[in-house]
Amino acid sequence: MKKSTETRSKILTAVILFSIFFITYSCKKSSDMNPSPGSNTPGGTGGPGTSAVTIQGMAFSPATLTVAVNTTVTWTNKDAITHTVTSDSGMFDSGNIAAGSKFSYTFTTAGTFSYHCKIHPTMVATIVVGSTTPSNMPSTPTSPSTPGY
Ligand SMILES: [Cu+2]
Repeated sequence: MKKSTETRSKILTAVILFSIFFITYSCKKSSDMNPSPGSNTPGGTGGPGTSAVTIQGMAFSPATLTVAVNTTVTWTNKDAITHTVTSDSGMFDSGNIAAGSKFSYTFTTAGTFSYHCKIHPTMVATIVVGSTTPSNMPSTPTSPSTPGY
């Protein structure tokens, strides 16, 4: 008697497993047919108006970064220890950036801005912010990118 019960439950399990597999497979198939909205994810690196500094090995990299005015610079702490991004002139101060965390600051004025890490005074670097409009820009200041231009 015990054996037949076992066989029945085995068959039942097999049927359930097959149903789950079939449902999962058909769901997958139908979702594949839909145009996936996530396929156009922007790369995120080197976009206009943004720039990145990596904090790694107790140093800022690059040590000197040149950007245009209104560029947002993002520092990423890839070290296993806390660092800070602190302007020598007090213009900006990240506070503690924990390991793996980020800090962003937008430079709205041209100039040369030295900064350091409060915790490790040997860590120093510079952001050079250029003039607002590059010389090769057309005279129209704000032209939205026209499709097919
Ligand atoms: Cu540091």
